[in-house]
Amino acid sequence: MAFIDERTLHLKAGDGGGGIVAWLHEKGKEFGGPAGGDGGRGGNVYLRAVRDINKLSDYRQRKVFEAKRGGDGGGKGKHGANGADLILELPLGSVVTNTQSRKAIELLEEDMTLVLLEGGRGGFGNEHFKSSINIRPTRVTAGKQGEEGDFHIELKLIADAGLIGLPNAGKSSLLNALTRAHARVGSWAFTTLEPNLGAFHEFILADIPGLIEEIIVLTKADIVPDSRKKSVVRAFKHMKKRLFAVSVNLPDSVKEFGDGLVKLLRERYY
Ligand SMILES: Nc1nc2c(ncn2[C@@H]2O[C@H](COP(=O)(O)OP(=O)(O)OP(=O)(O)O)[C@@H](O)[C@H]2O)c(=O)[nH]1
Ligand SMILES: [Mg+2]
Repeated sequence: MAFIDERTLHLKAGDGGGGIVAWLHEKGKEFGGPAGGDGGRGGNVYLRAVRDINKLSDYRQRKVFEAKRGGDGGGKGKHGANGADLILELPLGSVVTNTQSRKAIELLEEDMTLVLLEGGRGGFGNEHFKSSINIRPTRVTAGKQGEEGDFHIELKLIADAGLIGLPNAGKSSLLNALTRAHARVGSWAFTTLEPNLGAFHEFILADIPGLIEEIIVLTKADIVPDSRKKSVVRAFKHMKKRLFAVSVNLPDSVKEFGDGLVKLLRERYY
């Protein structure tokens, strides 16, 4: 399954429930007073950071996620139930940007939970409007709408260290050996076409295609049309450390080759 490191979702908090018109029905009393309860609050949308780099793939099939609407008020002044909150779990390191306001939130700490969108307040039932001059009010209000918006989610801090190097250097083999990843290994160049990730104890390691030159050029360029290249560049950019994988089978002196690679990267990238 392809690794997913960005997603755009439409998120909506729950609308408030409506207030209702109801009257007290008491034995022996012909006209009971107003007793329509208020609506419940709509559910909020929360974001929570979890240590699961594959979490965005949970949101692959759907684009719209909503918290629940608050319940309508009931008779006898009963308050409607509050709508259930929606807790959207996202990988640690996600940056969530409101596509309209461009306001961005970074999820940098594990288990960090914050309110993204607030549910609407419930409406008032007719009981709310009773007063000495209006003892039989029929007025109610509808619940307020929950907040909503489109959010672009991008996974930034994807790797504590990343393996980079020429094609066929053995990067994917090393990742598989160090972690429980099942990256594809092949005796030909460009076996890996998309970033692979694995956890080595508490460190997240990344393995990317052997495309050093291209990655450097693309990283410098602002416009990267191909989404696959984009995710490789992103993975490359957000590695906290870069580990150069060099095949010892190379005819050249390994040291010379490694030094050349570092020099090239320094010149081009830093
Ligand atoms: N002899 C030997 N071969 C290895 C070693 N590690 C990997 N290989 C072989 O080298 C080839 C390339 O391995 P990969 O892990 O796919 O290399 P890669 O750097 O991920 O390659 P790309 O994804 O194409 O960039 C495969 O045929 C592996 O079986 C090693 O330590 N010793
Ligand atoms: Mg590979």
